[in-house]
Amino acid sequence: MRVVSGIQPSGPTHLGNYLGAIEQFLDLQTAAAEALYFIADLHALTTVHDGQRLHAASLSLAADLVALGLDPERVALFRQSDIPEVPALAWLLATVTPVGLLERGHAYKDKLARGLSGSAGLLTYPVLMAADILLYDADAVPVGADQQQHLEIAREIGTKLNRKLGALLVKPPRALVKPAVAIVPGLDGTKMSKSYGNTLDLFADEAELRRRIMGIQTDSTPVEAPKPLGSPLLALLELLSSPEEAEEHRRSWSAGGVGYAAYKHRLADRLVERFSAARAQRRRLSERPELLESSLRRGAERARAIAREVWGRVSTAAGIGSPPAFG
Ligand code: AQP
Repeated sequence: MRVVSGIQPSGPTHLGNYLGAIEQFLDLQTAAAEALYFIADLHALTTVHDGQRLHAASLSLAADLVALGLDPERVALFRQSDIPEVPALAWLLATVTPVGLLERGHAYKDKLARGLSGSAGLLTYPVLMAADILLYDADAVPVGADQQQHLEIAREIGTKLNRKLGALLVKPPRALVKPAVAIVPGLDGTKMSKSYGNTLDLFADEAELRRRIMGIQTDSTPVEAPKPLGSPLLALLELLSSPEEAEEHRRSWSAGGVGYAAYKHRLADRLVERFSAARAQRRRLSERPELLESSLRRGAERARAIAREVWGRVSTAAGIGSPPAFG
């Protein structure tokens, strides 16, 4: 089985990225899948317009992934922008994509509703994503539940291309989503997302993490009373607990007797404990950027070998580029 997925270097790596996507990357690494993971810097261009910052963020995300356990010897870890076939395929896919399909995208509509500027790049994000995943003949794409609709759109675009050109040129892969995780809520209860300012960043300073958790908004329910359901505090605590502990948190939440501050301390402790080894490794890696750069270059070479083959097949069928040599 071949899998492909990406993460945007548009801000610090957060708990939603980890539980929705990265944890699956780590599971698949031990499951003998051939895996390609890219730093989605072309996607990040929809929100970051500062070259130095984006370059540093890409390297920082690579360090985060390796510190969390991704092994660049076993998987191809690379920058999306190192594969020129990606934007080429995206353009071809854009020519078969109805605008209405993109306008129905939840992520696009949510971002407009939150006042983000509606650039053509933001609207056509799923087309670029379709190129990212169709270019490698992948079987599956490990993603968080928030990306399921984009993946359906990508599959639909791939099917349209095959139909237009009359051949099975690209292979629409399926989504791999962890049902138990669903969409990880942010501190305000909406989806945890880099652009919403509601994240728990895995490599943030410990004092800052604790401060953010203590700042989660709660109501005035007294310590001894049952707490109302639907709080991101309980949801986050459950996600970081074993099934038995989660059951106990749910029980005490509904029974009363534990105050919000105690739950907040537990959440902060779980988070710090869970990622303490990765945080130490991350500090070591930040002193060796040249190692990360060379891993990214090697990853790009591996990914590009597949991308060239798929793009060769697709571009020939589309009638663009110099044809393969005669005879
Ligand atoms: N809250 C989440 N719950 C579950 N999975 C999530 N993922 C992201 N947020 C959650 C998964 O992480 C992978 C990489 O996501 P991304 O870099 O595209 O997403 P992001 O960090 O949340 O960024 P946004 O909000 O989508 O975009 P920007 O940067 O514009 O804020 C994906 O597999 C995603 O499902």
